[in-house]
Amino acid sequence: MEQLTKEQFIKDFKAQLHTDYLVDNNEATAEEHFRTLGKLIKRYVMSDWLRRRDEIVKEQKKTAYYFSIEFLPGKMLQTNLLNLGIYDLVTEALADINVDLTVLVEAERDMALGNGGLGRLASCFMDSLPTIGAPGFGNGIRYKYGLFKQRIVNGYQVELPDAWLPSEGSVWETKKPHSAVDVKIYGSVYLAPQEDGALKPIYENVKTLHAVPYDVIQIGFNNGVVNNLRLWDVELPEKYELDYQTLADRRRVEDITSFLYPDDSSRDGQAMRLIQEYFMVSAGLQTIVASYAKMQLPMAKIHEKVAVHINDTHPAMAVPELMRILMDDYGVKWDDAWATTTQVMSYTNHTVLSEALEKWDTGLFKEIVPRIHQIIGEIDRKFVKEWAGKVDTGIIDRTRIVQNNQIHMANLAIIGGHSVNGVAKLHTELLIEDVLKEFYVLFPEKFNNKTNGIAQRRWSQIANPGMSALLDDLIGKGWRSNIHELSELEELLTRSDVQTSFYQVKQANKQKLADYVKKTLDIDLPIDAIFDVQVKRLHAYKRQLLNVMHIIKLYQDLKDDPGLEMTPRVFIFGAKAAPGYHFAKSVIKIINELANLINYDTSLNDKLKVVFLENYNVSLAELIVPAADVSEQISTAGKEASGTSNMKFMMNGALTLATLDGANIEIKDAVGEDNIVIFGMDKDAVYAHYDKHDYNSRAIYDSDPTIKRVVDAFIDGTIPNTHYEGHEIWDALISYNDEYFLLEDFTDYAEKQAYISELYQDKPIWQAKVIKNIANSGRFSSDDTIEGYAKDIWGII
Ligand code: CR1
Repeated sequence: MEQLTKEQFIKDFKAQLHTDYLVDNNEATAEEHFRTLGKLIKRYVMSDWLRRRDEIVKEQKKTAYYFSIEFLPGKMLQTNLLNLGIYDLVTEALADINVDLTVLVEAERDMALGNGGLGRLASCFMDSLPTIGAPGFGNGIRYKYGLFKQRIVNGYQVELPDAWLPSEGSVWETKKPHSAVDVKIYGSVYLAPQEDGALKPIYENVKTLHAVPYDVIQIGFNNGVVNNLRLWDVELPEKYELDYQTLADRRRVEDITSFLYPDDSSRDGQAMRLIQEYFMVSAGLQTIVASYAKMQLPMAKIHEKVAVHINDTHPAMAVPELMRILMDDYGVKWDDAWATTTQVMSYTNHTVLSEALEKWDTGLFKEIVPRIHQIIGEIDRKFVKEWAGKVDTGIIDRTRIVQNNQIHMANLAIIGGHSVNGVAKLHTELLIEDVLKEFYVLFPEKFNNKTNGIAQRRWSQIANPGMSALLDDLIGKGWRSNIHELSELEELLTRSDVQTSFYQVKQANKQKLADYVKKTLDIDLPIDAIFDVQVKRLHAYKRQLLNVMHIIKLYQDLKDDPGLEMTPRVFIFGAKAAPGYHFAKSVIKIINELANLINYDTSLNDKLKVVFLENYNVSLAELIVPAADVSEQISTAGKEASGTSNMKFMMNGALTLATLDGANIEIKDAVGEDNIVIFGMDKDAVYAHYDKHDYNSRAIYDSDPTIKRVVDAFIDGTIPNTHYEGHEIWDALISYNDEYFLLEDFTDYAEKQAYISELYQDKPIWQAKVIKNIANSGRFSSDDTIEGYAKDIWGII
């Protein structure tokens, strides 16, 4: 953008307010101020945005498209101001006219088009791609309702729709009706032989959806690059309106882009999800191929200009859909189409949990996407033929796409692409050795690792201005554009004035969080206590319950001996449970009731507090992460693919209490064993139990009185109002043999927690470790991660 002055900005701001709302600055609401500023930002970047679009076509730049069913950007105002380089100027200019930027920040709604780590990673990548100057665009769905809004009522999670999208649309998007495309679903298709011997698909009784793109600006950091996140919305095509005569028909179409992950327990719900996936994939690919066609290069070489990334399995239909477009719309022959498709496509796996490896009933495919069903059948047939006789038939049976009338989406993504990556070293190893080992036999060259990263600007400069200012003082401002300069802190670890400054920043951040807790929950948090935080989706493998068991132990210890010397602790949780996930919801109830029990027990003398913050989302994370002293990363080893909050906490000076899982291992390698607290079984120990079937939680329970007492607290009335949930949990731990090995890891966990309490008392040692963590956090920048993708996988830089 052009050089901006304060005066010019104020003039623009006032004029925009007049144009859009017919109000003067002093009359406008926070919402109007926010939207006005958003519009101005968009106006300021418009020339960069257009230039980007044009140069890609003119210079025929190879471009990557990141297909993802989830994007979780949170709020964009501060990021956009920061990346544009006008954060300070705008803050001051607004202050001059009595407008407080923080109030505008509050007025923006979180854009929560995702569940958790996977969607947030996609958004960190959207920030990093323009920042490293790479032509990489997002492709997803413009849901009207994002992830549900969580309220806690009587300790239970209640899910409310999150209508994040204002009726005027998001201020960051631009609707582009002229780029709309039609997507066909349902009906039937047969192949009619043509004179030249080719087969032409003839469709009958199809339903046509009108896909309209909304382009959301993605601004690079201080470099004039603006990329695009394209979100698709559905509209009823006027031309085909006779297909949708009743209101119910119309609603059903509108629903396609209404919700993120519609409930798929019914066949109808499954159909809706499948349509969503196809809708986004088809609309995205049709436009991508059309813009490639404008370059007038051979269709069979599209991989030289286009890379498509399949983020988790949801967009895996990109493989057959690109085949369809190339063959049916552009007349490319199968072999050529296949050769180029496999070079266009690449896939990231985000979890070893088998429930997340999507499988679809072939009947549903046949009904909803009949042509795709045909093409998948053919890909599968050719795959089997190609490998027959070369490898064991068992391997073919287990790696083929269609098995027992089910379509295996991960298999489709792996077979149909040239790259498969995991998201942390251990995770990639597990894919190779275990989860996808038979694919590794077939395609060893496809496998690679790309450890996750975070958009450090949001998680330091925006979320933690106090720490950022301190860093500026200590090592200069260079770290703001080159995060690796944080390593200069290594020289300062033991300087007591530096330690004190970091401590003061942390205490101020803790106070800010404490104020929020006071306001929302009316609980007083002592900020001299250790703030011990576990925020992430609620899942059995993430073991929030292990954390709960430890809190119960501390509670019991304090009840036994109220005079017990103990470093005060505040345990903070934030977690949403999937609406249908019963066990996870029971854990939420337990945490809330335990919190009630503890927080109002005056005999504990404020040594223990427990807080469950409702509706954990990106914005709340920005408040919580900078206030943490301890970061809980305690999943069963081998289960957490990477984790990314672990990186955010580390960057903000929390010490990690962790199992050797996911990226925790790489954090340990970065800071050294002395600067992280590791406990519990490693992946080999976990796998040894799987192999030998020798885990016996009841034996541990019977032989360890401390554990027995903690576990019994779930059913002996210790925690009020949890009769039902307590029994469910007790059963999971004892009757069902504790699937995630909480009991085996408990003792070590509790010991390491006690060690942390002791350590915290020694401020110089604690602070040195804190600074060591910040100093080494630069390697977890998503700028570096995305550079790996851009170079090794997509070949776009
Ligand atoms: C993993 O559980 C990882 C993110 C991003 C999640 C988490 O460990 O950090 O992906 N996986 O890679 C997921 O959401 C559906 O799978």
